[in-house]
Amino acid sequence: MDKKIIFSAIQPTGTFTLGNYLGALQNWVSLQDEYNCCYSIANMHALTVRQQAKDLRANTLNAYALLLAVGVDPQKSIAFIQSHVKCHAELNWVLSCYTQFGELSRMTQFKDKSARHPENVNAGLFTYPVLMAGDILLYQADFVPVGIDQKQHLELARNIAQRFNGIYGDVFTVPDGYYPKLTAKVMSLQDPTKKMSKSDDNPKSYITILDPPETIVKKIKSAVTDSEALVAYREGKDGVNNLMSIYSAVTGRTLEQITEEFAGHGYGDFKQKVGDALAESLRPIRERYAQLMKDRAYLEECYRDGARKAEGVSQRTLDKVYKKIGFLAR
Ligand code: ATP
Ligand code: LTN
Repeated sequence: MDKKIIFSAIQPTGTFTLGNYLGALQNWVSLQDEYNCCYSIANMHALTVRQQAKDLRANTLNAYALLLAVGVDPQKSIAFIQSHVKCHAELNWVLSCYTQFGELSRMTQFKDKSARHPENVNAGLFTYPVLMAGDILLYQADFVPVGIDQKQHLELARNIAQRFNGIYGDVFTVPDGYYPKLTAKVMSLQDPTKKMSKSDDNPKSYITILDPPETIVKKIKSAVTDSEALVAYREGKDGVNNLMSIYSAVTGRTLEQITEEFAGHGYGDFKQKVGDALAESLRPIRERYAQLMKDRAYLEECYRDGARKAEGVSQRTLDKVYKKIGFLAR
């Protein structure tokens, strides 16, 4: 039987955080054997927030190297840069004519980001979810591994696909989200009611996957918890719940085992263990990233090859779409 298809992407807006890793990237890696996977660096999406050209260029290459460093294998999966494959821009236009203004106005990420950047509420920020729907639908993806913050965008992609299929027949596979159980939303270390985000102004609120061990331990130690001094996963203990989820994700221990492990211990001890375990689990990524960044020729070869493969798959879908909607063939 043919393997099912996975598609996902991440924006090159800075070094990936622990939230990106536990919410998305870790699944990307583990799904590679069982599925045909396509992973993209969404540099076109990144343009919705003002970027310095030289930073975007550097961040895109760094993000691509990070993708391989976390364990995406360019031999097994298609790993490419979004702007290298023109079908993304082309399908975006078509799908934007099948998406309603009202639907896009309801997207919470648009509301948040336009509130955070009132000086640059551009049309791309508004139509961002259409570009994302096109990314997914071009590859006929069955599953999309992302964090829970992307759920609303994914629902929209499903609606667009169903609407289009309703008019033209079965053109697109209708995709499903694929979320981790415990870490679909890693919370900010400084305000555990907010998601951890790489664009947060306070660097103490997030851990990047390249932070050195001392920094990781320091940031975990200064994480906001509560005054109860009890390691237990419960409502109202957002800070502790967050650290327990992180610890569970990196050690494979269950919440019950963790509660037992720290029975009678204070938060100091707990945080030290979480920090140490986390720093150790990210070590191979740091080392591999350093290696990859020394070999630019290899990275270039990988992303060119990825673009060629991605183009092959996505062009087939785009051709089908153009035919269905009535664009005269050249
Ligand atoms: P930005 O802060 O620039 O908006 P981001 O950190 O939210 O970026 P994205 O590139 O938008 O990162 O997201 C990449 C992937 O990481 C998505 O699948 C998203 O759902 C996931 N993700 C982002 N933040 C978290 C988080 N705190 N917890 C779990 N998953 C997350
Ligand atoms: N909007 C996504 C990044 C993204 C994406 C995609 C994720 C762009 N295109 C397609 C899944 C599928 C985000 O994570 N912020």
